[in-house]
Amino acid sequence: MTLNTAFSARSARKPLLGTWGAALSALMLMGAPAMADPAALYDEHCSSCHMENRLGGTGPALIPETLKRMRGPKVANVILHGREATQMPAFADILSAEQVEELAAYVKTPLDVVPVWGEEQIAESREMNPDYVPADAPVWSSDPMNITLAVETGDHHVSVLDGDTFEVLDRFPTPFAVHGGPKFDPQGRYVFIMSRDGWVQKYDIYSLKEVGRVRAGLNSRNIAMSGDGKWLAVANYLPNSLTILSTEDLSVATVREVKGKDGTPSRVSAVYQAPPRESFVLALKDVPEIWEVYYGKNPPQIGFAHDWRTEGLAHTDIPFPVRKITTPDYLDDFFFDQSYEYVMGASRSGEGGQVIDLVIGQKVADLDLPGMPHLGSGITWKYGDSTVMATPHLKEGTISVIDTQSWETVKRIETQGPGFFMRSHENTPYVWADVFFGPHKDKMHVIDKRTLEIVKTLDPVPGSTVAHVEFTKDGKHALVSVWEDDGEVLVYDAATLEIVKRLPMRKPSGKYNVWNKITFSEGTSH
Ligand code: DHE
Repeated sequence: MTLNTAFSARSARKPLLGTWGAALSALMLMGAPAMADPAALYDEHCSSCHMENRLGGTGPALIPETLKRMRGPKVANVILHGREATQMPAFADILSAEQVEELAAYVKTPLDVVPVWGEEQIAESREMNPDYVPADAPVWSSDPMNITLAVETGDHHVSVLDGDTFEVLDRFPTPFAVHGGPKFDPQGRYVFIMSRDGWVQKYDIYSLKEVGRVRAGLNSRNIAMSGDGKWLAVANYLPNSLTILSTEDLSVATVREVKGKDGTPSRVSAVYQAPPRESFVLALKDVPEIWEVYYGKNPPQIGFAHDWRTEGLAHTDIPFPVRKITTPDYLDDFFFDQSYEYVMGASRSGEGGQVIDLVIGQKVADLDLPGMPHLGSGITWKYGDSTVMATPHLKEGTISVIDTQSWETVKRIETQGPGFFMRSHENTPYVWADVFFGPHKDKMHVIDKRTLEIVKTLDPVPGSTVAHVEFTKDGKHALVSVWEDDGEVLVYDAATLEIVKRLPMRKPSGKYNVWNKITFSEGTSH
């Protein structure tokens, strides 16, 4: 039995009465003309893979939280024609066009009740790979610090690359729809990968084997690794919670229900680690607060609520106390300065930003950041006597460069369209920034860190989306994704800006170099 089918067999739960079902019953009572019952269609055609409760089994969860975030073909189209490279079949010969539309509308209807997904349910979902035997040493001879992972979203795989030869050492399946950066343990041996359906997968790079997986949430945002490598925090939208897992065996350390100071429940937009503070810092979607969850042995006495005596303890003796900091605005995306004292937050409205000092728990500056900055992919570098931080914007063709001492905008670099990701490296004078949206999505800007000017705009595959860059350990090569179904990763010489190798891949998205990630290279987002 595969890991996924094992999960689906065990996680069958009673169907929930959807709002569609209720509306349909009401219409029938009123004598309205008979129409297809989408709930019945769902039960007949979809539930065996996606489960009666629509929360996913061998197929992904079919709930609006997942579907509206999913890029690519529209839901009705997937029902009609199936999804390439997955087990999703085509229903064009089985269902009428009207039935397909109704089914598509049904799966986009919110669940009436969000099922309980606490410690017990998470623990139940945990599946360790029975074939996994840890190798004593790497089963390959590459430089372990230069291993680079490439996430291939086209068919939900990760390729493990040798960062010197670019040979593919392994290509393993991931849970459906991976999002955010995978997180390495501090030694760079294990990597943790999260999917939007809340699955967390642990993979052993030395053995080239999956260790296991667990469903930490029903709809999740991202994960963060504690500085000591012992804990993995999972930010969830559904339910409104933060799950903390033991990295050793994926067991649940604690699940924190997220409610603001006044009891308002909130989705967790993102979680980041703040190693010098021995804490996780949470961006919240629905309450104007930042949360800090302490994972050290001796929690600070000031600011942290010590209600952990009753709610925090699981099988671990770490209390995970929480500190709730009220902020003047809703801040749902973050960037930290290098000391991890200051959090730069983007306001939910996308109109600006604020700097919060985590030591005093207060706002210390405003940031001029219109056009929805994507702070999660911000980077820093030395600029003159200061350090600047740069971020792309999702709604404007600009990159903002901000001085992290004065918090003033040093420059707005005009680009050929809104971008998603930026990367650099200590050993290169350049920043690479994509243009993800609009007619110039095939462009990649190369910006000089010293002058803040665009020095070259690359256009390697005209018409194809070109996005996300990662450097090799020494910064000599830059890996660029051609973000298409029959895509590729282009290996550039980072000095000459010429392509030196092309690696065919299925819709590659992010790439992650072990060394750059575990050393917190200033050119990479954390
Ligand atoms: Fe992401 C990282 C939020 C849509 C691909 N994205 C992140 C992070 C956050 C975030 C907070 C940093 C977390 C981390 O790595 O630990 N992303 C959001 C959104 O709020 C947004 C705009 C809407 C949403 O759907 O959630 C969004 N993201 C997307 C996409 O549509 C992308 C392009 C395709 C996809 O996979 O869904 C996408 N996001 C990524 C990638 C990273 C990421 C590849 C990791 C970048 C890195 O280099 O670390």
